[in-house]
Amino acid sequence: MPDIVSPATTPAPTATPATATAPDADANANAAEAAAAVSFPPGFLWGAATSAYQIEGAVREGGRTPSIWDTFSHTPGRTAGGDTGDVAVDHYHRYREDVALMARLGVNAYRFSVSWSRVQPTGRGPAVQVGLDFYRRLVDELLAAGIEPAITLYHWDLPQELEDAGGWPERETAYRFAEYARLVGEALGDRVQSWITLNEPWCSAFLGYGSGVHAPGRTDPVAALRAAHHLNLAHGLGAAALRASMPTRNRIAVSLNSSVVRALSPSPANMAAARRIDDLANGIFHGPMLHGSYPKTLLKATGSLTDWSFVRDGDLRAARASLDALGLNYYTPALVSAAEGGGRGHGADGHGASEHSPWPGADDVLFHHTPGERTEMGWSIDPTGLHELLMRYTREAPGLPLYVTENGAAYDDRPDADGRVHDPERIAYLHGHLGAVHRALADGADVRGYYLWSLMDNFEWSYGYGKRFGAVYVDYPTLTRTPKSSAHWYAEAARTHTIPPAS
Ligand code: IFM
Repeated sequence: MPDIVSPATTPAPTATPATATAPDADANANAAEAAAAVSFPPGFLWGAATSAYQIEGAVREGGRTPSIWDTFSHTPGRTAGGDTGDVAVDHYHRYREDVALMARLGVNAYRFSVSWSRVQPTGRGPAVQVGLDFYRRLVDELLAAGIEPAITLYHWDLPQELEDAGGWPERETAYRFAEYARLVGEALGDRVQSWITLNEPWCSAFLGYGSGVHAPGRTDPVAALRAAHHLNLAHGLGAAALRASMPTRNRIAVSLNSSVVRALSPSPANMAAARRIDDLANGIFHGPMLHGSYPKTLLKATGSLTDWSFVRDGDLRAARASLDALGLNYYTPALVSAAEGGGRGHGADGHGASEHSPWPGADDVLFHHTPGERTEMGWSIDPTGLHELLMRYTREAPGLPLYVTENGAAYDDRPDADGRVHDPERIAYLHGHLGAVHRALADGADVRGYYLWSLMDNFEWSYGYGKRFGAVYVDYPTLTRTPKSSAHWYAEAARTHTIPPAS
């Protein structure tokens, strides 16, 4: 075995025992109220986030070739209503309007992703300048509007040619990613200071190759574990390639959808179930990226599936690239228990239905909804989880600035008779979660910014256009953009550096 067997340096299970009661609504309200009384620090970023396939459209322009999401969404039965990103919200042609909208809303940071197959259509070889030019124009527009760009290099849209060659379960894909990172770094490193290698590698690995509800739709638990490792390697090699191609002042981060995993009760069986999910959700990425090792408990729990011999000497050293910041995406906590009698578990994971588990080696773990309100995705609303997450990484990655690189909620928004879109539920969600961020700041977390997911309604992956996460409403037939009341509320937060009242 190579250096994979170095003892895990991640702390003991973070699963919180016994939280089967609804999050304390009063505590959340009080925390948010207290937070409102105190300003966010100067320089705090009030951002919004999107990703390429979810908004750009123009999938056949400028030499772009299909990504795995083009193939997947065009495969019957894969997305709700057969929706695709072919047009999405046509941001490729409307980016000037979208930047102007952000400027009007007082958003001072924008996180977007680059479409790999737009800038390097086959996933190999030289960059296509037409593809890079789109992002150059977008960045110039943002900078002219005083909005700080943050680039995500990979938000799930692998060039199809690389999937045809084996995709993330193959080591070669990590080398391809490093080359792509260099190309984008060389092209945009002079004007973009904030860089994110991967978005939510858990989804790429476990929804893409485990449960198959995301592209490329494979359902092989070992492929999912291999993919996770190669994403770790890609992160490390990509970060090194960026460093070598850009000015040293630039910041490199990764965006993880680190889960807050809680056990239904403190029984040993439930705590062990929580430990296993914590390893598969968190340790599998932050182990290598922050500590240079996989948790021993993860290797043990997946030992009947694989001996992890795809990990080579030096991989974990490479994966532990020096990070300048850590991005955390948070929506909802996970509440788990062991299935009685070791029977088949999972469910309530909010990631779409599949008969295949996205949790290799944890088929006997049951997922539960936290009691209380839920968003249109069916995800429990619990801002205490965001506070918990920020404090966990304050302890685990001391000294590393934190950014909330995604947070938000889907609701069934509709315009009223006057064409206005009122979304008080989203305002309440943001109010609670910004309160949690503020509480974490007060407790010593070095949180530098918050990116609302999402700037505007868009293609929500296998849910198609049926789930609206935007602060800006998009009328899909006309593609007209209308800021919802939450966008105006968020603008007020950004303007005053406080948390305005929710109503
Ligand atoms: O829309 C997604 C985004 O692409 C990644 N994070 C979660 C969001 C909501 O599901």
